[in-house]
Amino acid sequence: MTPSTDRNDELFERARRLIPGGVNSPVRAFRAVGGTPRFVQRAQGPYFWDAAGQRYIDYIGSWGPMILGHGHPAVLEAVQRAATEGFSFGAPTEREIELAEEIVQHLPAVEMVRLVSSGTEAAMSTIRLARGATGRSKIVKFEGCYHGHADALLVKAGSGLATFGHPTSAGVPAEVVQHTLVLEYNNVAQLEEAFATQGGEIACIVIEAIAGNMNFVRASVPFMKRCRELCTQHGALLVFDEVMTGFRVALGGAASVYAREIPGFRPDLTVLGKVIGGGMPLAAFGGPRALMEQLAPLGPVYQAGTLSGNPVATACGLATLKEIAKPNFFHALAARTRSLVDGLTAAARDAGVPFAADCEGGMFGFFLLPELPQNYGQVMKSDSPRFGRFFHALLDRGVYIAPALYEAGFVSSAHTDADIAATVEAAREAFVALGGA
Ligand code: KE4
Repeated sequence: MTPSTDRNDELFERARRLIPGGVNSPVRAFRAVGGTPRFVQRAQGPYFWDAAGQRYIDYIGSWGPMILGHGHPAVLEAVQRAATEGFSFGAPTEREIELAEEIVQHLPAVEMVRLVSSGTEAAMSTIRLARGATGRSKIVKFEGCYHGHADALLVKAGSGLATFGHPTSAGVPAEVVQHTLVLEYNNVAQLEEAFATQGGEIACIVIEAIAGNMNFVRASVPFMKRCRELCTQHGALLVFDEVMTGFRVALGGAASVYAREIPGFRPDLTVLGKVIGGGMPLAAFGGPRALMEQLAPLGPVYQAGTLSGNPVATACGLATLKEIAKPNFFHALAARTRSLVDGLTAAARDAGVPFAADCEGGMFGFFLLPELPQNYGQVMKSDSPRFGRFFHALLDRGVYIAPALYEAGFVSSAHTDADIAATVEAAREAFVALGGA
């Protein structure tokens, strides 16, 4: 039986009168899957309840931050205590140092960090730092990767893929993106061509090492190896956008996953967000001292923020990182995520539905395709309406996944084996309803 969404419909109607599309971030509007967004009333552990009182098993978790689930007691207590001490000062606090220490402790490539309030701000500031530090203007990004909505990064591939990009948004002048070169993810030949012809002008490569904004596409080890080698060879910086993967796929982020395969591997600069704020507005970027000390007030690269290092947000982030740094946390989380992916794969196979999935740590992705895509073009071969039907079949059964086929999913330490089993059972029914290939 499809649960009533009347209350959600009412709220959506009210919201759309005052807020563009009724939402404060586009992906929440269900435009890719149709239907009425669920207005969250409250959340606890792996669940949230919508305005109609319907409970959902939550695999979005605020798009990654809620790695401990909603309302973890240690985090809640830390935030409540911090709030009584003051919301914001515009002056330094000890907890910013503690959070910086916690981040640096787990990321070998990061000697210093600057805290900001969103992933967009962190990525934008990192690009500015890379350009300031190298004195170069050109940046390389990859089609399908998302690094927030700063103008220079809102770029889709040019006509011939390896040409300078075109804005993906109105309001971004062509001049602003003229230095942004968009290449195909996992395409070594294109990368080598770009550096062979323009290597001396490239300030940085910015990459999602596991592209959660294409749902879940891994950079191949040979491709990542060449990114690192070509940056080193040409004096460009390798920027890892770990807003989604940082402290999510492993305690050391995606960088530690590649360091297992590529001895001594390290990015030059790292962008962080989501988990390090534990659900509060907090993000960061970091790297070697020599680079980071080029930032104001020490160096020539300006960067600032009224609420940067906010005392309540740092309390939330610090309590979160302390919990996930505990022994066995990621081992248990990865096993739970793997059990979900294996269960979904078996259910799809039994229903004769083409399905390919992957996961790392507490992050997973799947495609209604026979095999895992390696780049954006392959991801977009997915049948979007068919994904929409699958999404709603799960939603009607109380399982909440990303309302878009190009978004990843997230498991928290609050998800139990029973939650995973219930999800797989709902998916089994949804795959049958979907029908075979
Ligand atoms: P924010 O500005 O949304 O905090 O972070 C931007 C960002 C930067 N880099 C990566 C790899 C990201 O995934 C993001 C934001 N991710 C999206 C989900 N794909 C956030 C959800 C939304 O836009 O509402």
